Amino acid sequence: MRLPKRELCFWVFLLFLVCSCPKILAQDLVNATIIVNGTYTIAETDDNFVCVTLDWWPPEKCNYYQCPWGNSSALNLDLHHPILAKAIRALNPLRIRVGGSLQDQLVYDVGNLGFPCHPFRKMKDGMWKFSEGCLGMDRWDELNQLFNKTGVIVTFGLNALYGRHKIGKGVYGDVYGGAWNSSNTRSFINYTISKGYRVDSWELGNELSNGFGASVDGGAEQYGKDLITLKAILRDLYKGSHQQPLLLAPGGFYDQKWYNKLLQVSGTNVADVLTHHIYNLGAGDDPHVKSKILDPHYLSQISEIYKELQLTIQRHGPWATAWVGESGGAYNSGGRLVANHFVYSFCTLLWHRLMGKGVLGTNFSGSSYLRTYAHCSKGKAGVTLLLINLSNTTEFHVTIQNGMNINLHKGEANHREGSSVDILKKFVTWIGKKASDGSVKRQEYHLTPKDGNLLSRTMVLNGNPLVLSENGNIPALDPVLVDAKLPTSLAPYSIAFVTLPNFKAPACA
Ligand SMILES: *[C@@H]1O[C@H](CO)[C@@H](O)[C@H](O)[C@H]1NC(C)=O
Ligand SMILES: *[C@@H]1O[C@H](CO)[C@@H](O)[C@H](O)[C@H]1NC(C)=O
Ligand SMILES: *[C@@H]1O[C@H](CO)[C@@H](O)[C@H](O)[C@H]1NC(C)=O
Ligand SMILES: *[C@@H]1O[C@H](CO)[C@@H](O)[C@H](O)[C@H]1NC(C)=O
Ligand SMILES: *[C@@H]1O[C@H](CO)[C@@H](O)[C@H](O)[C@H]1NC(C)=O
Ligand SMILES: *[C@@H]1O[C@H](CO)[C@@H](O)[C@H](O)[C@H]1NC(C)=O
Ligand SMILES: *[C@@H]1O[C@H](CO)[C@@H](O)[C@H](O)[C@H]1NC(C)=O
Ligand SMILES: *[C@@H]1O[C@H](CO)[C@@H](O)[C@H](O)[C@H]1NC(C)=O
Ligand SMILES: CC(=O)N[C@H]1CO[C@H](CO)[C@@H](O)[C@@H]1O
Repeated sequence: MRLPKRELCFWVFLLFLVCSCPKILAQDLVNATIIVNGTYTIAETDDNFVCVTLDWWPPEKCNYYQCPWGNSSALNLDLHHPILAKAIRALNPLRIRVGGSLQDQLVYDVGNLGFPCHPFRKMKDGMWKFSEGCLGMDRWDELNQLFNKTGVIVTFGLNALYGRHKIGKGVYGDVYGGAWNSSNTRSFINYTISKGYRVDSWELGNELSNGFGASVDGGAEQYGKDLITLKAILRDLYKGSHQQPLLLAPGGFYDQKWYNKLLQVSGTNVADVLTHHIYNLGAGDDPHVKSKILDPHYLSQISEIYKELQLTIQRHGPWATAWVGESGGAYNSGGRLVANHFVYSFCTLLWHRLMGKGVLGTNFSGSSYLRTYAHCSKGKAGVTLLLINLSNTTEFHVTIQNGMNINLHKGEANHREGSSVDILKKFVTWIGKKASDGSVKRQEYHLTPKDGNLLSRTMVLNGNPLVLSENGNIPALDPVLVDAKLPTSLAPYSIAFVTLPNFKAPACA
């Protein structure tokens, strides 16, 4: 966008004003000590924690007078676009979940479908304002060629409304009654197996637990029975195969009663994974989306859901694991003015490269505006921290301490000498001290928005704007090396990954 000359002069003038009054820019400087506990992992993420949903929305899908989807759906995406394969490979192994709101209106053109295969059309009284759509097996073949070529781990969301019919209205959407007809799903999975396509996991239905688009008459009870049916189909069709797919359910918003019931009804070892969706920023047209992202108290609220889901699994389905099956920040096609901008991001690619599976506890109570996450480093020794500074005024000087070393000094007097734990602790502390004698460097990746504008669409890494090359290649993501004795300087409104190769964490060994 070109600015008219007069406006440009205005900006130059403003800039001059700001520069001549340095006090306006003065920042607070706060020393912060973060303690990382490397004794035990407090959680473990999946190998392929970063994942992507490939949705079914046609270009005609609009929200708030905008139609942002274009040709990005599983039915119309340009599968030969060179940037697509490069992006998928950069995140290898990338899990792609093929699914979304329209999956419960999608039929598969295989077996005895009995009617022609048509794409989704706009339809006033259709669910989500669209008609039923259809996936041709030629398109499914093409998708699988891409998945196979790029090493994608595939999760597929199945139509859980097939064979049911509208019987009334719920609070938000239509209620569907009758039994699930699994015949189309069965034919589709059978086709998939016969072609040798590897699907890692099958999921039944999308957001039926809350009924935003639709719900099933009989609720969790009926859904739990359908899940048993699907499990039996999978066991039958994959009989003798060395690759047993996982069964995911219910891919909705967490509701304690509904999720508990689903596990009770479906029973042991039916649902392998309990999936739930997160849109904690609210509606995409909310003018406060940006300020919600910058408000640590608002952001932390979502942790309550994780705690409750964990309890549900402990009490009713200890065989299952928890996944976030879909999340997009703000619902209805994203935050209109903030999605795709710096403020909405944290650099998934660096996360993928640096953060390992083991999650470590961190302890920092200085300011809620400094958010800290520690993981075992990926594929190498030591730990990596993700630090997010949500403050617009404070620069943090961060010192990272090994909790084990502190424990030793405090606990030495009360511990029985000679226990194997004590010996281990002393040994490890000794290495830790040696490692911080000054010769050691730490790797830091500082991310800021271009020109300091949180709504910039260009991310800057250690001062260099990150842009694709002419051929669509991803630029190098190089760290700066910093003397391990010095604290990490974290600028206001910035994000940093900090890799400490010599941090001794037994939990990561
Ligand atoms: C922060 O730490 C440095 C070095 O340890 C010290 O010189 C400085 O006074 C501290 N600043 C504040 C505000 O505590
Ligand atoms: C989507 O693809 C179709 C068919 O290739 C093309 O006609 C249309 O212009 C594309 N739409 C967008 C928004 O790119
Ligand atoms: C791709 O297909 C080939 C041949 O069927 C198979 O051997 C290979 O394991 C597949 N790769 C992936 C990532 O699915
Ligand atoms: C289920 O759907 C198939 C078509 O996919 C149809 O042939 C069959 O009759 C249906 N079964 C029932 C019980 O309605
Ligand atoms: C499953 O696929 C095989 C071909 O591999 C076909 O012969 C069979 O009829 C299919 N069964 C069903 C139930 O679709
Ligand atoms: C964090 O530090 C506080 C205060 O020092 C302490 O009470 C708490 O137990 C620590 N938590 C962890 C997880 O280390
Ligand atoms: C920092 O943020 C606060 C709260 O959002 C705002 O009131 C203040 O004006 C901002 N200060 C600067 C220097 O941007
Ligand atoms: C580290 O975590 C373990 C297990 O949660 C705990 O027993 C220990 O006290 C923690 N150490 C510190 C220094 O917080
Ligand atoms: C302690 C601290 O840094 N406080 C500031 C954090 O950032 C918010 C908003 O950017 C300010 O309002 C606080 O003063």
